[in-house]
Amino acid sequence: VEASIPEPQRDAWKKFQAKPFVSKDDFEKEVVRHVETTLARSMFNCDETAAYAAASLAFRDRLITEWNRTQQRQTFADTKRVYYLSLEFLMGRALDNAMLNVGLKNVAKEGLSELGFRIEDIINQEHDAALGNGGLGRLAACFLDSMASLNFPAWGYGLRYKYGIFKQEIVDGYQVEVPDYWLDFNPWEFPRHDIVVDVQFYGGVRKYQDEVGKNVAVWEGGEIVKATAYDVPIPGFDTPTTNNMRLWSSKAASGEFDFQKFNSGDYESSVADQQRAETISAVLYPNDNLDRGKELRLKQQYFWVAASLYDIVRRFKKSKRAWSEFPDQIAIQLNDTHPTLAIVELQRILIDMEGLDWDEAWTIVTNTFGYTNHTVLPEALEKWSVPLFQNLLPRHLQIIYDINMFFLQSVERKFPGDRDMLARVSIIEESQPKMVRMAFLAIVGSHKVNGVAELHSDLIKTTIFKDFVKIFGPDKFTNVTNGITPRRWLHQANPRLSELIASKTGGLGFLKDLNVLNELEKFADDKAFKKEWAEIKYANKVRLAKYIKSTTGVTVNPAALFDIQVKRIHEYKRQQLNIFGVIHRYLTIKAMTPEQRKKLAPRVSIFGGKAAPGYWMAKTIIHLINNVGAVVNKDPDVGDLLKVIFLEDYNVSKAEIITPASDVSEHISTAGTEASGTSNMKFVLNGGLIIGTCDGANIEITREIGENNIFLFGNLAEDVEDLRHTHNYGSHTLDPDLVKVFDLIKSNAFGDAGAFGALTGSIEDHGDYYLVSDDFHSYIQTQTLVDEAYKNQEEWITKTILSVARMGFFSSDRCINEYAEMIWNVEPLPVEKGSGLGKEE
Ligand code: GL2
Repeated sequence: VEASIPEPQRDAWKKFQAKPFVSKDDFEKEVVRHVETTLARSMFNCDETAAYAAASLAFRDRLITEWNRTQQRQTFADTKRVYYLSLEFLMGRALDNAMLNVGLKNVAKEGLSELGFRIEDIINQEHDAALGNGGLGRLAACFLDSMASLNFPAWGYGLRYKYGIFKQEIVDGYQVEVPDYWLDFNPWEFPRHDIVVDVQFYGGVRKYQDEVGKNVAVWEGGEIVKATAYDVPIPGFDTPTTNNMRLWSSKAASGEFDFQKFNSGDYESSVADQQRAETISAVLYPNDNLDRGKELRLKQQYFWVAASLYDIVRRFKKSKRAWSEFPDQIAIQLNDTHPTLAIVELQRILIDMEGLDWDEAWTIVTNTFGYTNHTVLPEALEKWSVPLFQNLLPRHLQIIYDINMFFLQSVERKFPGDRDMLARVSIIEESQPKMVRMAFLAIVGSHKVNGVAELHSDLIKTTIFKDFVKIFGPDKFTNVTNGITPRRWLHQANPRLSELIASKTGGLGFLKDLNVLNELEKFADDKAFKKEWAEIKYANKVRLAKYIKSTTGVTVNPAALFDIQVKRIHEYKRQQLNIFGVIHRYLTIKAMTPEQRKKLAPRVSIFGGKAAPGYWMAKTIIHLINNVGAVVNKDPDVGDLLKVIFLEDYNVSKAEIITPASDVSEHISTAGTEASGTSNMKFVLNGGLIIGTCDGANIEITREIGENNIFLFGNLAEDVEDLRHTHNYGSHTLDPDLVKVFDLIKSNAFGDAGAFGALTGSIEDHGDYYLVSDDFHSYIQTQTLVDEAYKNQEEWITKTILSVARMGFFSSDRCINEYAEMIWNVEPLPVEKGSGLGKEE
């Protein structure tokens, strides 16, 4: 439908176009207007929740104005766009970020203060948008920030889960999950009730030859679910560019409910249909690095992919270009294998709906997609059972079989007679039942495959995807080391540090080119600078200590060494190594004379992170940490020398308080298991040091900041396999210090030892797959080095300054530029500052 306003009337539109506020007075006017009209309240009835709502709506209005202009500009320019498909976007809070990115936080602060509110209290009203599990989802959020800040025409596509990652409560030392219903009031989304896509499931395929003898496949029957678009504006930093994140929400096709069933008296089942459709986008699967193969998850994936591709193809068709130009106009990045069905769906659209032949379509498809792998853990690699696929997506399964047939034929031509190779690389695993290997499908259907840190990208080429390197050649595989946005993770989380850096480097330019941080090297020995630097760290620790007091009741000394491990709880991330180390420290303190105790640096061991609800071992680790804390924290022999804290419900907004407060953070995964890690980058950028293994991005962090500025320990990735082999087939004697730790646990010192039997048993009796015992000695020794190093504060501070100065590489802006150049082949669309603010284009 033609919906644009005719030429003669456009002047009136232009005259009355919305003008985003820039002054304090205009901001206040907007807040008051929203309180009094949108919220129907008044100055006699305006609490912090209402003030938050009104301030957010004022900023939302502003963002959507820029959003509209950005979309127009990008449409007119008609250049290539990026679509980032991710099942997870772990955005955290939006208000603070929006205020900082548009450069109006001070305006808002003063405005709110004049209206009777403290900006911090208002910011704290916001519920995190927690549509992700951990690093993978947060990476997608950092990428959106960078793509907008660098002016790339780019959209994110995801699902609008009604429930994000669960809220974690700790009850009697155990994790309890509480649903995260976050949509009660969400001012940051725009429902697009006019953008609705029908998505088909189930049914069957009818094949026939048409008049000219062409094979035709028709997917018919089954059921239809409606996808409604919800748009979330993504403001770039210091640029008018405001990109879009489009999230899909599911609804039954029959509207409210099925009236026929209703009228025939079957009210309950008509509502049930509605409910079933809504279930698709109801809840985020809470597993990190684990695939469980549930049908509803496959439904989520297809629902999201089908709606997104329909939208992308519709937009392309408006341009009236030839199909062959599709990859010149569109790059689609697959964030892990979750959206791999997009490859099949685009092939289906092109051959079944648009009538292209297979080869022509397949060339378009493979030139369009790029695939990012985020893990080598076997339990995380997605596989779908063929019978399940057959039932839910019969036409897609046929296309997958055809993709596989053509692929295997090409392999056969290249490696004649190598049947083992064919079996190894087949997209269909010949198991019982047969399984579709999604990573293989993603590789075959993309033109580039990347890992997320150098070690990881090497590992995928030499292990899980080795055969594909032989088949496609090494150039198809590349590395883009992860990064983080310095806007949220420095400027927003650590405003004082950001301000200090700005004062020494000539303003906020470092937030756009993080390599500017290099200029800090010259202050590494500057007395006055170091003093300020240390004061900021101390203030951030005081802030965290207050938070710890208010949430756990435990008093911690901000002068103690803060040792932090916050991330999803997982055996491969080895929180168990950390807590066993804490118990070892406890034993050591207990055995010390008062004189010896005086020489020890006091330490606060801080843990945080969620366990997947079905991951028993991870929950056991949480239980142990809490029980150790309960004993240690009240032991008078120990006092301030050791405190053990478990912070409940770790999430993005809490990370913003926790990250700036570390002296040391722990990134201690078994070598070769953590693809990259990104919180390691955040901690160093905030002036903390790392104790870590030679894994993921730790290795590149070491290369950048220098090995004197990081505490590395443990076995190397190349030795892990041999060690596991010896555990299982050779002799496996545990580290003697670890045995003492286990003995203490077994003496019921931390409650009934039976509760921890599986955890100690996995190491003693079941092969110690994650090498806890092998790395224990090295870990303890390195922690002692940390103690020693911390005593020399002058040197310590210098190390942290040099580290920050050398972190420029880890900006997500650098990553996005690498993706743009190596994978997407897209250019930014530059925009003059201020050009979007009510001026003509
Ligand atoms: C992860 C990796 O485990 C993590 O090391 C990496 O930093 C992120 C982002 O690339 O991806 N892979 C994965 O499945 N999850 C991750 O966090 N959930």
